[in-house]
Amino acid sequence: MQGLRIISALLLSVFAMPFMTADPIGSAPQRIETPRIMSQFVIPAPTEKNNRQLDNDQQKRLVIVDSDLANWGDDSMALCMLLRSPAVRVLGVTSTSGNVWTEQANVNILRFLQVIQHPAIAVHAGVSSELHAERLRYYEQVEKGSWARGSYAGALAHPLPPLIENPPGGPRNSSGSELSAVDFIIEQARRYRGQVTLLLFGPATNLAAALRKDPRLARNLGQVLMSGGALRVPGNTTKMAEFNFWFDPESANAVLRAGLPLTLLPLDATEGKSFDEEMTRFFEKGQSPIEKYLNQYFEQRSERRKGRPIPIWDEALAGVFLNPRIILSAKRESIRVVLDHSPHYGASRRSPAKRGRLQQVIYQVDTKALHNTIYQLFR
Ligand SMILES: [Ca+2]
Repeated sequence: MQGLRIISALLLSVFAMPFMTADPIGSAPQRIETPRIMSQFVIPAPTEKNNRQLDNDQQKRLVIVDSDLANWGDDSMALCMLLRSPAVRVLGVTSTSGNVWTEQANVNILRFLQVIQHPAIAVHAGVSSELHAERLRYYEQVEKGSWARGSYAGALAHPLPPLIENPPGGPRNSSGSELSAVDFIIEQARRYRGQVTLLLFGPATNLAAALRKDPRLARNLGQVLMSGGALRVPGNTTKMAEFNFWFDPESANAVLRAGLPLTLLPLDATEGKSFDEEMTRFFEKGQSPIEKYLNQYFEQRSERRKGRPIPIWDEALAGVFLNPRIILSAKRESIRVVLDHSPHYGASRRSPAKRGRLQQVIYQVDTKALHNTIYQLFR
């Protein structure tokens, strides 16, 4: 009885929270390369057909989004862009630990999809936050003490949530399916062999676990687009490491070494990039639930940023997928993540290329073209 009461109280408190908040700080100096228009790129360029309303679902590009969605975070806007595109079918959203613990991210995603009135999108719970227990210990015992005040640690700044095996009110997945994020990714990649794009908006925990479980997954996935790493610019969590890689360095490294058709969008591409004034006011007159959400999104973020520009992160990854023409500079490189327990833990490094382990690394995106891609979606 006592146990049930505790579980009910916990669930109530979780649902009573609108979303957990997070606003990573990125303050590294901007470095700009000479722009070079990409003529060849692994992501298929959109065709005229893609820009029209596609009635036939079979013609749409299939995506799964893996997200650590927090309140008014970049993940939510990036998801809005994908859901708005007539050329894209979102097969499902999977939750992962990062800005918040998976369990919270899952609740946030379900709630967000209700708010923007896309409740039919399947949501699948990611690998339990318990898996990060050792990572959390290292942060608390070693890293935290050496940190500057105000450094952003996302979910690692909070204790692990209590285990809820069978939450009252049924499964946590909106589809009513008990399928975990890992099994969902494996199953969909197998069903639509070579056609599914997985977009990683957070740490790579779920994909790494899925690759361990199904060795054929690397061949079944069409492509993976990943937000993470900092190569020529400093990190945004430690001086060395970018947040998504720092949070789960082992998973990021496993994904980079798996021989996947992978495109990486490191901090280099988004450093110093922000939405302009026109964009922050663009949704003011919007009538649809998604536009109303985005209007509030810019209001909330502007308020929280206290006049500082609103940075672009995961929106750029969604933009790259929707319109690869926004890429100004990219290179094929072999990237690894530092796994030694040192001040460099989670940092990304270029390593000598090995066959089959090269990634497409995006170094610069065209902010104006990204803005235009968004305007087109909501025209
Ligand atoms: Ca994210």
